[in-house]
Formats: sequence, C-alpha cells, structure tokens
Amino acid sequence: MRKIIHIDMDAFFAAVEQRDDPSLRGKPVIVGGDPDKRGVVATASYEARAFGIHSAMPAATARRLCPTGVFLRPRMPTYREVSRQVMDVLHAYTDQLEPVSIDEAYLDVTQNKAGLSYASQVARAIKDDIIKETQLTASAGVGPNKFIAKVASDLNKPDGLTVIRPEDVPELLRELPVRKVPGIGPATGQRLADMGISVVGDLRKWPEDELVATFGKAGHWFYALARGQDDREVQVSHVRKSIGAETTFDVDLSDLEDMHAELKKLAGEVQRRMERNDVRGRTITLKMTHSDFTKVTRSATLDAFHGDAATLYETTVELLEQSEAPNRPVRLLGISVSNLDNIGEDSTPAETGPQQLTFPFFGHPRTP
Ligand code: TTP
Ligand code: MG
Repeated sequence: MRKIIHIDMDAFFAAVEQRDDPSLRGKPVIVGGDPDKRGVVATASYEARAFGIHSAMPAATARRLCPTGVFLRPRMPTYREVSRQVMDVLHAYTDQLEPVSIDEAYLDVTQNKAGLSYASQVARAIKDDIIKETQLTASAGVGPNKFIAKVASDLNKPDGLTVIRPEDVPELLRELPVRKVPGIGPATGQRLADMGISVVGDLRKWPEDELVATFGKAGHWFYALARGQDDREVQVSHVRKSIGAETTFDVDLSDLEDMHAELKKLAGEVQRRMERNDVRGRTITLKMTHSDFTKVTRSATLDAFHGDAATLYETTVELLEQSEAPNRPVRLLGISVSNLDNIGEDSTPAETGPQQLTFPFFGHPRTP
C-alpha cells in the first residue's frame, strides 16, 4: 500500500503579500490583474473569500463585492522563490516528488528520508518545516493514492492536515461533490448534474460502459475514482540541474558594501540548500537585475566541486566586481550553482531535462 501526501499552500500569492506587509494581515487581499483593465483575480486571501471572491473572477467584479479590499499586482519572482524554498523542504523528505503547480506537489513517502513510519508524521513535519522556512502555512492531505491525497488536502483548508486511511475512502467519497474531483470542471460537472450525478456516491451507481459511452476515455477514470482507485505514479521530476537563491530589494542597492553583505547572506542560504540536497557544484553564477530591469548574469566554472558559503561568496564578489554593477544600482541579486555532482547512476541523459521547472497554472493574469 502506497502512502501519498499532497501539499498545497494556502491562498498562496495573497499569503506571501500578507507575510511581507504585516499591515495586510487580517484584511481582504486580492492579487491579480488591474480591476480597471479587465484584469482577472489570481487569488484572494481567506478574508476576501468571505466576500465571495475567488480565482479567475474578473477583478472588477471582485472590487464590486469588496470595495475596501486591497488589490495588488502579482510579484511572480518572489512567489517563484518561495516555491523553490517549499520544494526544497519537500526534497528533504523524499526524492519521489512531483511538483504540479507553483504551490502544490505530490510526494510518495512510502519510503522517506526521515525514516518516519507514518505518513501523517511526515506531513506534520513538512508543515512545520514550511512554516519555519517561509512563515507560510500549507495544507496537507495523506492518502493511499494521489486522488485521495489531493481531495484530503482540500478538506480542511487553511492550515489543514487530513489523513484518509484506506478504510475511510468509501465514506469520504459517498458524499463528495463531483465538482471537488480533480479533472471535473464546470462543463463536465454540468453534464454529470444533468445525469443526476452530484456526488461521487451517485457516480458509483453507473456501469463503466455507460460512462465510457458518455465521456469517452474519461469514463474509465470516473469509474475507477468512484471506487477510490487511482494507480497514477508520483512522476518524479528531472534530476535538478541547478540550485540557488535570489533576493529582490525594496530599495535598489547602489553601495558596493551593501551588495557584498547581500551576497554573503545569499551564499549562506545556497550553502544550506546544497547541504540539504546533498549536492555540490562547479559552476557559480551571479545574477543581477538593474534598476532599469536589464538582467545580467556572470558565471565562473571552478576546477572542483564546491558547496561552501565562503567559495560562493568570494567567487560572486569577483564576478560582481568584473561587471558594471558597482556603477549601476541593482534591484535583484542571486547566486546559483550548476554543473552539480548529483547525477546518480539511475539517471539517463534523457532525464536531464529543462533547466527550470515551469509551473503551468490557469487564469494567470498578465502583469502590466
Ligand atoms: P491554488 O492553490 O489553486 O490557490 P491558493 O493557493 O491561492 O488558495 P488555496 O488555499 O485554495 O490553495 O493556486 C495557487 C496559486 O496559483 C494562487 O495563489 C494564484 C495562482 N493562480 C492563478 O494565478 N490563477 C488561478 O486561476 C488559480 C486557481 C491560481
Ligand atoms: Mg494553494
């Protein structure tokens, strides 16, 4: 029997905004496009959801529902950085990890690096580590497969930890609205409703061939999930090719001393992440974004693998001094390490895929 955990951050973009600006805590915060320019809501804080605001709603509608709400544009680089921190926490428990969006991942913890016997203990530890690393809460679902774990993580949001044992599955599903099932959207939900199917218990009464006749291939999936069956594996992502950290400053830095101080902090952070992932690397890259948003990267490849903060710091200070940064203010500094020594025997060249994981998600508003 497999033990699967699904982790999903709570009101992710809005929670990051409330974390970074304490004056927003406890308030309705809506992150998304401009309400005056046909923007769309990316997400809303739980306070804002009480007004009926939700993802993918026109921002203008959201403002009508809650005129006193705080409307913010997304800060994607910051969310990506937090996402990386979260994925690093998860990696510390297992490499059987599948990120599915910027704030969501499945883990197969049947075997786990912490050697914990119960998946619920792993989920608890992960939630605690995420709070420690990011000051943000996640909801966790534990179940015998991905479908059940995902449904479970959604049951007690925010800050939930829901464990569904195999024997609890029939009861969970009986009254579960089909619209809560991953893969059943508004259109399919409507067709099911027309057939008199509103909860998974109703779906269970339909024979497989009739579901297939109506829904095609998806009919097989509906038949299986009505019985709580899902044999999809956790799809382990590619061997990681780089590891790093970056910071965007509230106020651009123009003083070299300040840049050095930031590089020192970043070097310490990257060392920590490399230790946690048990990797070292040969290529050290300094990334800068200037105040006019031009991006510059400078890399150095060393003769041996390193992972210590001192080497990272000294190398990036040199790279910084060779660049024109000293004469131009910077709004972002980052350090990353690639050419890692983590390519294990079980990885074939075909697996060493794209440099960066991209997270597809829907209704993502355009940033101005
Ligand atoms: P979700 O996990 O779906 O939502 P959430 O984390 O904001 O809230 P919940 O507590 O219910 O999990 O999506 C994660 C982030 O992805 C979300 O913060 C913003 C972004 N997103 C969009 O940009 N557009 C969308 O339509 C959705 C659903 C999410
Ligand atoms: Mg979420």
